[in-house]
Amino acid sequence: MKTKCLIVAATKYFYQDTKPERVKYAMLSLMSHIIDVADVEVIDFEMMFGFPRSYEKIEEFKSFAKSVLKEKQPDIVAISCYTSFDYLATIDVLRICRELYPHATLVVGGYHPTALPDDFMSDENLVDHIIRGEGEEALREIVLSGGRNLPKVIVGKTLELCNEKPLRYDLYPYQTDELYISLSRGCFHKCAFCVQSDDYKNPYRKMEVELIREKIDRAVKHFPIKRILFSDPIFGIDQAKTESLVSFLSENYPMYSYWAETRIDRLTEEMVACLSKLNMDLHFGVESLAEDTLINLMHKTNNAEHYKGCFFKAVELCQKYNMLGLFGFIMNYPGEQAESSRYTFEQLRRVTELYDELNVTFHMNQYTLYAGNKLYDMRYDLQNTRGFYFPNDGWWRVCEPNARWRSQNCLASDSIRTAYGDNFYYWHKDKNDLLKRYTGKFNLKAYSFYQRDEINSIIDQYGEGIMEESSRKKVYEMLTCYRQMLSKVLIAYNEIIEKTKSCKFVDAFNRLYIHETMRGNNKIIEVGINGEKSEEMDSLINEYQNMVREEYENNMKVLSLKGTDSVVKICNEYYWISEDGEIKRRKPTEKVE
Ligand code: B12
Repeated sequence: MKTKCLIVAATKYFYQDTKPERVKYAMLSLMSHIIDVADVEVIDFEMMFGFPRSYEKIEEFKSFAKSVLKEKQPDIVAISCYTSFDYLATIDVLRICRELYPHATLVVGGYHPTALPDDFMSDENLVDHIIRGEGEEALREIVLSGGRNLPKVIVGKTLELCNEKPLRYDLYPYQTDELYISLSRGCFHKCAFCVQSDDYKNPYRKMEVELIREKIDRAVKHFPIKRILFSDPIFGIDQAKTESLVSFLSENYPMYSYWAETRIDRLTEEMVACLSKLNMDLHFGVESLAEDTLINLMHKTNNAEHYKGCFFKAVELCQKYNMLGLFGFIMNYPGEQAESSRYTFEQLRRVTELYDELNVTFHMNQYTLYAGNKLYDMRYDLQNTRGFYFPNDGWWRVCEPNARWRSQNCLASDSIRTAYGDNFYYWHKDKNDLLKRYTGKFNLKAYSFYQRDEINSIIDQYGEGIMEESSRKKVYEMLTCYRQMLSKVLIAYNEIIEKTKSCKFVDAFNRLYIHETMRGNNKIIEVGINGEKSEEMDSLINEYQNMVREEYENNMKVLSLKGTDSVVKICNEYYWISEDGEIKRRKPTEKVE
């Protein structure tokens, strides 16, 4: 009889951010690697129960997990504690498993145990084996040997990608239309904040294009895919292989959208030209543009001037090839000085001034403290030398409602504290200012992409189930055009009224404008639901565009007057707004002067 193995993902307590990932690559890969030697069942509690966000829900989760697991009789339970957010639930699930199956072998793997195996070494003896790093070979060995003569902590052998077993999408219990695919493993860079700088070996390996094609073809057969996300950290650095992959994708799957991540200092014009043949958004982990942060704190490069040049070049190439470029930055980075933070923002503002239209965007993310990297080992040094402050080390062990806040509650340095006070979100003001500058310059493609969630949710709210798929596409296009025009007009309004009116006035005007122009959204959706012809929808949009522009011309005359209350016309309605932000409806007969 085959060994029975459960592969389990616990869940994350008090986790606010995202929906669970439907197909977890680690679970899929582990399952595929032992399926010939074990009876495998995948249990993903995130998918079955979601994220418990109160103490009552956590108790409910534990009972639920127990009731599900009670039905099983496994020989081995392999639990994935993928991130530190999974730690507490993983411990609870391990406890349940120990109680239900006293004779089974319990194994844990993933990023958290890789970083901190000691977190699973308590006197309770909850696990038999802790796998650090990649798990396929190690788990297979445990299955084959029943775990006999293997140490408690096992450093997983890295997998040569020609030996990756075909992924068994057909046996995976969940489906997805947005699939992460990994085409390489490891990395040769050692950025201080990344797991690659940890002490276990993780050499760079890449998969042959032939195998990649097969991997994608097989996935497509089982999943209703719309979007493929390549989870490699340095996608596309081999030009010949990238070209071969891109021609395969554009020939076979031109209707999908794609996402990939790479480094600005590895980007070439040929690569962007090639990738631009796909409907792709390309992400760059830039992190900072300031010398001290890049070199001394992040170990991202040793030539900051060159790196900065690569950044401007990457923006230029995205602009030239109309490639959506997403540039990521880490804010409040341990040890960062106030002048470095300012410098990065200055450079980003320069970008917004260089172009009239933009298809790049900047993503600022608050630093979150995880173990298992060089930076984590540097934390006490940074505390002593730069005043880095982090009170919640070990936040993952505390069952406290605000997990996100606890993991981010730190302050980069004394320099930041002196400049901005004790607020770790000190960079929000600069970010918002920047956001205004670049969203106002988005071209239609970029606008459509960045607003896609919002536009889709508007359509779903009113039209889901009653609108034909063909109308939906047209409605999406119409809404995008209409909303982009409105946002450009609003920015133009703001530029004038910020100079002439009070803050309260600006706020009231913006709220009124957004509220009134909403009616246009509804109207567009209505014609979509009624299945109107494409030309009729176009004429509706033209009508709205003309109205908004005409009103804008007239309103601007009133709004450019300093300090006075104003009567404005928005979407055929007249309003009186006072300097104090009070708004009243005016009778239609009262015309704007
Ligand atoms: C791609 C990626 C994602 C993708 C995941 C797609 C996917 N592949 O499933 C997305 C964008 C969805 C994602 C989301 C998140 N991620 Co992420 N992600 C990565 C990234 C860049 C690469 C991961 C990867 O593909 N590795 C290579 C493949 C081959 O292996 P793997 O998936 O890790 O699985 C192997 C091992 O982990 C191990 N293993 C895993 N489980 C188990 C279980 C057992 C029993 C065994 C034996 C072994 C084992 O074996 C697997 C196969 O070899 C890493 C950083 C990096 N450079 O590695 C961050 C990283 C893993 N992510 C991280 C985080 C924090 C998150 C989020 C919480 C982010 C957030 N929203 O706050 C979410 C949580 C997602 C989740 N599923 O729980 C952190 C984790 C650090 C930590 N200590 O918690 C990392 C390390 C980045 C960082 N900040 O340092 N992520």
